[in-house]
Amino acid sequence: MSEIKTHYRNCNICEAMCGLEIQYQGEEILSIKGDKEDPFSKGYICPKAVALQDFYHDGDRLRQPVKRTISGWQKISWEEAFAEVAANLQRIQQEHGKDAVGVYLGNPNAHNLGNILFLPIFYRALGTKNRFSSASADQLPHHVASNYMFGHWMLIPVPDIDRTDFMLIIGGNPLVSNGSMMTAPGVGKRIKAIQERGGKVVVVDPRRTETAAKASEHIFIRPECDALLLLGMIHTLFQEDLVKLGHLEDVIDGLADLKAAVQTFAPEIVASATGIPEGKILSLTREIAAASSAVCYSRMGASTQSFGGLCQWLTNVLNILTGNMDREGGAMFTLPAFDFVSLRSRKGKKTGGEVTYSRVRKLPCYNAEVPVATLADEITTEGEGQIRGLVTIAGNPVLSAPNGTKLKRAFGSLEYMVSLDPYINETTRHANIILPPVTGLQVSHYDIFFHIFAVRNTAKYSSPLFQKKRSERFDWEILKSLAAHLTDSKEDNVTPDLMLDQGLRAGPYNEEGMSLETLKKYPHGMDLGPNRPILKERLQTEDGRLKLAPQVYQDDLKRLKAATLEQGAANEEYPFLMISRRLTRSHNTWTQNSYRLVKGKNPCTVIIHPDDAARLGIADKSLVKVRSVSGDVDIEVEISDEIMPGVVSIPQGWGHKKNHIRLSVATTQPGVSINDLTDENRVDLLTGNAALNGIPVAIER
Ligand SMILES: Nc1nc2c(c(=O)[nH]1)N[C@H]1C(S)=C(S)[C@@H](COP(=O)(O)OP(=O)(O)OC[C@H]3O[C@@H](n4cnc5c(=O)[nH]c(N)nc54)[C@H](O)[C@@H]3O)O[C@H]1N2
Ligand SMILES: Nc1nc2c(c(=O)[nH]1)N[C@H]1C(S)=C(S)[C@@H](COP(=O)(O)OP(=O)(O)OC[C@H]3O[C@@H](n4cnc5c(=O)[nH]c(N)nc54)[C@H](O)[C@@H]3O)O[C@H]1N2
Ligand code: SF4
Ligand SMILES: [Mo]
Repeated sequence: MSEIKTHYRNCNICEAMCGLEIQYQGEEILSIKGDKEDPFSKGYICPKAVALQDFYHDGDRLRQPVKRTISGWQKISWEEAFAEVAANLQRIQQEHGKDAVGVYLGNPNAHNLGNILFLPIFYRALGTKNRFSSASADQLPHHVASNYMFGHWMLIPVPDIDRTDFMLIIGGNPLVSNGSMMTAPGVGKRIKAIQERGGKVVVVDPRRTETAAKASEHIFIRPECDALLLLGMIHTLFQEDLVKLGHLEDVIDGLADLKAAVQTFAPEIVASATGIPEGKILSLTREIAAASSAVCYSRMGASTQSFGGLCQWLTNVLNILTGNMDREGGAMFTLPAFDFVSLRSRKGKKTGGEVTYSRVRKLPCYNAEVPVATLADEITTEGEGQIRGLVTIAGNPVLSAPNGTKLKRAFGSLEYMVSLDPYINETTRHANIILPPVTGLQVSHYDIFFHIFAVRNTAKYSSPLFQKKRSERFDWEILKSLAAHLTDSKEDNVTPDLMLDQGLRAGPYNEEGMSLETLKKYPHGMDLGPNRPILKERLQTEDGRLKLAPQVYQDDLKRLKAATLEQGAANEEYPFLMISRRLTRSHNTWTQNSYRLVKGKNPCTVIIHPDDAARLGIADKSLVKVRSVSGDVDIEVEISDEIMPGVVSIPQGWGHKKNHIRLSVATTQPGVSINDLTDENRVDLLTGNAALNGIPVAIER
């Protein structure tokens, strides 16, 4: 019998970076608990962390490449798989050009050290401009705002939740999501602490969420009207002479342009569209302006909507005009040990970069990526640059991207497809070959991205808990082998740990001796202190100034006005507006194969307001059909006044139907896919981000 040991590492499922204390014996996990000595998470974990062992032991998880044949999936060797994949991708690129092979990156890439560091090598080998990712169904508007205002897509302002006296949360539900673009493990306690020190937390959301229920105040807002609310507030700041720029005053450009741009959005004008009374908009603004410190934090609900670009710009503007940007208790910038911003410096380059437009729908492409909302079009529309071969890496767009049904058909029409993924699911089932990596407990880990979004500067390295077998591959090894096969070159000996070490040594804590070796001495993580005001040093705009009112945003106000203030008759065919929600015990589409997470009653329900249910004659727990322009689903009803009348809410990430997939636990609790209802034609035209919220739907008994 081997001895009982303890291993410390970070959970890499979501953005919270919780420290884990894992007791194990041989290959058996005895317990997974929160690491109380982790200086950042202090023992907090959510129920998903315990499921890490389920993914490790999961019998459905692939351990070896598989090839789709007429008689089913066949195991093949790594060498055969690499050779065959490379030959097919090369053939397509030789016949139809480099862009004929597309790539889709899913969310777990951002939680994977090896992928973050080795994807650029793979991309160089492939040389395609057809790059897609889940970012354009998520946080893209944050990056675009940072691009235009601060000069770098990764200079992301993070709410200083631990020191603020007033937090306004728009379209985020951190009590369930555990925070996003705001890494704050144990966020519930941090929110409670604001109230305990006499501060206030206000949530603006069409649903009285788990976070709203714990907040000081909840304000219902009609979906997709947040930009109007923010404009009304900014208008009030000017009108009542409440603007104070503080220490950033001498670097800010565009104040007069901004003032002129918001002129037509007085609270009395925007109130009825938002569903928030004029008086409430005025008092909320006055409260924020008067607070000793305050921060506005807008997330998913304010990003994945038709005006996500405007929302994230205006959120920054509100924080700047109230003197709360780059200030304690406001929105702050990290100084991460692996400093992505300096390593990918944009100093001296054109602010905002060069925007290109997609081939078929002419959607804007930021950060060298094409919006995922047009992935199906790029596959099915003939012509030069059409995608004929596809590589998906850690993503399941058939369930996660808008109009998954259309995407499923498009994938079925591809000449060749390969997926880097441990599972056969709705997306990877279309692949000719699946290359499965080891993941979770078997990888070394450092959160390059989430340390950037953290509410405090910390650094933590996790070594692998279980060694991988010789027959297994890391994601980065697969990427490297593919790159070598595609370019007929030899593989080097570079590893993620080596690159991490170089990055740490080149970073801002270099003089204090920061390196991988140093981090290894701190298995619970290193505390590097609270965020400090550093924006002036960090600005990466061409002229080193902060751009308050970039022209693209001013121009987009016309579209907002036309859609929200001058809109025509109500939509009679699809009278309800659908929004998404997240569940505590699932993460996007991929954690539902853990029995401990999905057992119990069906969580995939449509929430309807009691008045709407009564009008339609719908009973609680009955089955209804929800229909949109994209399709329909049959789903169980949950009647509750936590939702606004006229709005309905369905969880995202569900819909694991039995056909052709290998997720034996997930299929016992399938639910429906909300993205069979979302519409790929609804995008934020400014950023190209998918508008997953505010989808017009009909409800039928
Ligand atoms: N309607 C609606 N749609 C949404 C959302 C919404 O709120 N509403 N949310 C959006 C958001 S925020 C996001 S981020 C996207 C997510 O969209 P995706 O990223 O497309 O979906 P995931 O479920 O995260 O897909 C994860 C895939 O990666 C695999 N995987 C897990 N770990 C690893 C690993 O370490 N390596 C590899 N190679 N594969 C791995 C899993 O098996 C799974 O196939 O969905 C978006 N879609
Ligand atoms: N348990 C769990 N945690 C997760 C995930 C998960 O799937 N499960 N996914 C992770 C990922 S990939 C991400 S990106 C983050 C996202 O983290 P959050 O941004 O906190 O995302 P959600 O919980 O989806 O919260 C979005 C909120 O926006 C509201 N909303 C919808 N439309 C509108 C609107 O038009 N206006 C306003 N004001 N609100 C609106 C919804 O009701 C919902 O409460 O969560 C991460 N954490
Ligand atoms: S909150 Fe996120 S990081 Fe923390 S334990 Fe849960 S899934 Fe893991
Ligand atoms: Mo996300």
